[in-house]
Amino acid sequence: MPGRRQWRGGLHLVTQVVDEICDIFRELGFTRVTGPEAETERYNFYALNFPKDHPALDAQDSFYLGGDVVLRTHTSPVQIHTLETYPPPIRIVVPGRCYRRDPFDASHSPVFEQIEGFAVDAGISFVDFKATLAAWARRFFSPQTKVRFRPSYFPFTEPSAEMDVQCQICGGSGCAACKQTGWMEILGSGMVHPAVLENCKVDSEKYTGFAWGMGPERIAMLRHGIPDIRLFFDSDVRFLEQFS
Ligand code: 2NL
Repeated sequence: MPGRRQWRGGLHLVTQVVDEICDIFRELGFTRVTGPEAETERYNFYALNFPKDHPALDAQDSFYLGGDVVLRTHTSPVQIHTLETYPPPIRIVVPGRCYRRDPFDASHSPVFEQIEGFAVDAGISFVDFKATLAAWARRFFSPQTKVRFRPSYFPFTEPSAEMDVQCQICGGSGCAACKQTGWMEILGSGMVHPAVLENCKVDSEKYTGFAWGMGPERIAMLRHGIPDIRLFFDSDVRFLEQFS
């Protein structure tokens, strides 16, 4: 039933949010998949159409374990493994831990959770993309929640878009939480770049798809008005107990 939340007590708030997001996508036909946290540059960057000189490859931005092995900076490598292993139709959601060399501050953590999702089949259009993500948002937030898409850029999608939802704190009238815009940015997304499909030997003339990435910590913070991401990692039971 939309708006009715299952009891998920006893788990860390971020785990509860990850499970809730994946459960909604399961109803929409997506299978939950996981994969390794250490990947080669090919799976983390090159298959995803990052240029060889992209700054994200720099040791300043990523954790290298030696040679071309890197702690994944997003869960996209799992989609690449899936594309190489299974023929379309593919519909998956991929939660998991990711690592970036960001300073630990109120809105960044070098260790964070991501959920990416991805659908590839013959005949998938921009309408499927917008309708799927809008249906998820109405299910996760509320049936009346409005969404909007703004143009953006990612190397692995074309065209690319950010999806905003109406501010969950003020309902859209404008407040400090949404910086008076009435909207909150929830995820980045787009149509899968044909080069990504070709890199996995999938015929980009026959198949199309859409993909997105979201940050469960950020979504939990927006929903509960939590001001600092570091609270999730402090293990202070006075904080954690409020959500169990
Ligand atoms: C963001 C943006 C995104 C994807 C992730 C993706 C993966 C494959 C192919 C194409 Cl294998 N796209 N993932 C696409 C668009 C955005 O994440 O802001 N994440 C927090």
